[in-house]
Amino acid sequence: MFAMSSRVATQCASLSNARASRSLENRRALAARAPTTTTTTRRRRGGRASRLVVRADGFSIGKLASVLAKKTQADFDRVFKGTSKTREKLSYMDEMLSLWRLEDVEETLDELEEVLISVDFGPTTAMDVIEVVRERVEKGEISTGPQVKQALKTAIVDILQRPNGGEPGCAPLALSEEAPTVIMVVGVNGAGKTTTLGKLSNRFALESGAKVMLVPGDTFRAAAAEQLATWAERSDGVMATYKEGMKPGAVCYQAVQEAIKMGDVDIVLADTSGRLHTNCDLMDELAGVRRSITKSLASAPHETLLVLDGTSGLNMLNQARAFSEAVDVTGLILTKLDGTARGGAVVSVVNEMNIPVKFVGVGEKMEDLQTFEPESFVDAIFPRDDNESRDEL
Ligand SMILES: Nc1nc2c(ncn2[C@@H]2O[C@H](COP(=O)(O)OP(=O)(O)O)[C@@H](O)[C@H]2O)c(=O)[nH]1
Ligand SMILES: [Mg+2]
Repeated sequence: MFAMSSRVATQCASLSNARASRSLENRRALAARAPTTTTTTRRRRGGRASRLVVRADGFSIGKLASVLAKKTQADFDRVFKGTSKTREKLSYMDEMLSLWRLEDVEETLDELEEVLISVDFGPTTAMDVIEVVRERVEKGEISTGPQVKQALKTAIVDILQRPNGGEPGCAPLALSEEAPTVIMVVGVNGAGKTTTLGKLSNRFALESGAKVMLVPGDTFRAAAAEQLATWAERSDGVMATYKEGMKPGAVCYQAVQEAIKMGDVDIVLADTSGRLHTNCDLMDELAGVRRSITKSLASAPHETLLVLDGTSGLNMLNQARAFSEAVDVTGLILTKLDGTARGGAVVSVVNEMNIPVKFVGVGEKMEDLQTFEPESFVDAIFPRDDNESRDEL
């Protein structure tokens, strides 16, 4: 997320490349420019990862990387600020660990587990994390307070990286080799779906030159399509054609057909109505919308991203379970990490659902979206060590 670097640039480049490679002239032009070749890992449905070679061309990676590096620091600061509550509570840990004695292992580990629970890790995940640490203490691998703290952080990073095959860095998006890639965005009301759609559109279009279509699949709220149209305009995306009164499944079906017909749309971003995850009828309807997308294009949706409000605590887990059951969620987007986010709940969702976090929202503006990088996230939620020089914001 914060250490954006070449991986994100590569992701963006792969979009750019996917689009460019459809035209022969473009392919020739690319060959003439002798592009650099980089490799990235792409995940397939069913969890298997395949190696993909993508060429960094079509836009200036160097420039993008430096822009992202600058932005990354600002974004990190916002997440740092937004997770201050979590960090404050976790600072008890430092006190406990400063008194760490091997003779009191059991008691201290129990107390550490309580602290994790107090920052929304939930009992299962708190126990899982502490078990990893306990095992390392028992094996004699770690014996001091700072080592225990580092082991805790590592155990949490490992959980967050697990859905990405244990690889460090951000989990890549599954982009279709044949355009368009269809991304469906789901979640409860007010989580930030529509805003995130706008941010994604902006990111794809401005950073990688992709042509993005936005689909107003939220047919419940009268103003929803207008809100999306504003984002489409701001982010240089195109709005899918739709008629008042159409059902959401029909809107999405038609939009994918339209994108295929247009031939130059790289990414279709489908918005959906917010719904309570406990309402079975509405969840069935969402499953129906997903089926309509698949009917329109058999390989779609290539990603189904669940937007979770980062301030909502462990309720996230219930949402993740219900949405996953209904529409097979492939990635999470955490919003409002600039607010008073409850960091531990994220770890709990990833641990119990084995779904990667792909992006985080750090504000209401179009640029306020970043990829999720487990190590940086854990650094942000844990209190800094004395020798680390970061002023509290
Ligand atoms: N602070 C902050 N607010 C956000 C973020 N993402 C969305 N919002 C706000 O959350 C509210 C609901 O967003 P919206 O996209 O309409 O939610 P939807 O109902 O899920 O489509 C709006 O006021 C957004 O500006 C974020 O990352 N940070
Ligand atoms: Mg909305």
